[in-house]
Amino acid sequence: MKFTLQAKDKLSKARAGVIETAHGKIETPIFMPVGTAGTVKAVHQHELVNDIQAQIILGNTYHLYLRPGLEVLQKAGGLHKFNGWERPILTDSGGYQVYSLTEVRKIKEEGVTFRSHIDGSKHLFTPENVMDTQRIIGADIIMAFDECTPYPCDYNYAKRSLDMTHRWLKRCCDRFDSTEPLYGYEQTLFPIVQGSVYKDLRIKSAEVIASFNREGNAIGGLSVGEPAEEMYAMTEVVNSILPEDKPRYLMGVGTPVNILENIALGVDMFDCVMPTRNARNGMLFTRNGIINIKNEKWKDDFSPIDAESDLLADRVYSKAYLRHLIKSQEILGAQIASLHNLHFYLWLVKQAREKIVEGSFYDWKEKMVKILDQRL
Ligand code: PRF
Repeated sequence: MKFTLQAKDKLSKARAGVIETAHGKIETPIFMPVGTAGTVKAVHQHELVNDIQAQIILGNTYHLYLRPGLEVLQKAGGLHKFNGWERPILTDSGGYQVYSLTEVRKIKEEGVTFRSHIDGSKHLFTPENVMDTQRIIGADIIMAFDECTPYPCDYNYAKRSLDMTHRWLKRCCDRFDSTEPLYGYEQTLFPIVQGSVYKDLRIKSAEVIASFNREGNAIGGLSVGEPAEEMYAMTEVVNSILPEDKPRYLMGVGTPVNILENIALGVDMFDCVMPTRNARNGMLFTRNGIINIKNEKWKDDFSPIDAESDLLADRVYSKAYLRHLIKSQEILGAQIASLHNLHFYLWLVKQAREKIVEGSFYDWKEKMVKILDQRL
């Protein structure tokens, strides 16, 4: 993997760059649509490629390991071959899903035992077997196995957890560095900064993570319920320590405003289920603010979802029709709304990139954050 910085904003820490992977280039800042089970829910790959120019998608080790399972994935020749996506993929390690999706779990030095949310069967994730699993899935960028602390989290728990996450990172690196990619495409491992909302822990974690000297770094444990100002404060201290010449990935963030504010703090990569999950419930993100399409006021609004959009679906379907589809739980409603929201998120980061390159990012960002949270 190679990262090249192309432009830096003068009034903020925002940057524009390019990541080169074995499956192609990613222009940053970037948003990565979430494809948990090897599919971006309700969106075809030709739509991801042709309609919204998605450059990289995310998959989840936890879900793919449980279903279809490693045997099928290995037989297929990895996730790229299995789902036909030819561009870059990043997989999360399960170091978040085991905490958010499973009820009975035990966290020990060795790893985490948990019960499958699908059939209740018992499993153990360790730093080593999570590396092996991500070799089998074959994503271009794979993530270290970490513990994402909840919010709120008391200081002593956060500190102990952090030390374990750092010991797990050493084990992840040792395993990753002593194994080879299975399908001939180079992979890279990103470590994850933790430390809850404690500045001293975040500083320590960022220093430890930077000392591993990997090709990119991630920030975890944020957007778990803390106020946005606390999230920004943590990103800011962490980014002052993480090396400038490597991509920074803020995991699971966030709203359009969160994304712009964190780009301003020097983050390059984002992922979040929000555009697709909220789409299925009728929440549409637009350049003018947020629409709840289920609202009565759209009942007989036959104007296009967005007449000026370059997305065909935004121009051909009306608000009233999309409202009807979502309210009727029609599959097409989820498809149109998901495509719309992902198109908007990718438009937003592309705009941010252009503004950084042009030198007008800061004023544009200040203007946009005032608009994007408004309810229409
Ligand atoms: N760790 C991992 N994945 C994540 C997170 C984390 O802390 C988050 C936190 N927002 C989202 N996804 N491994």
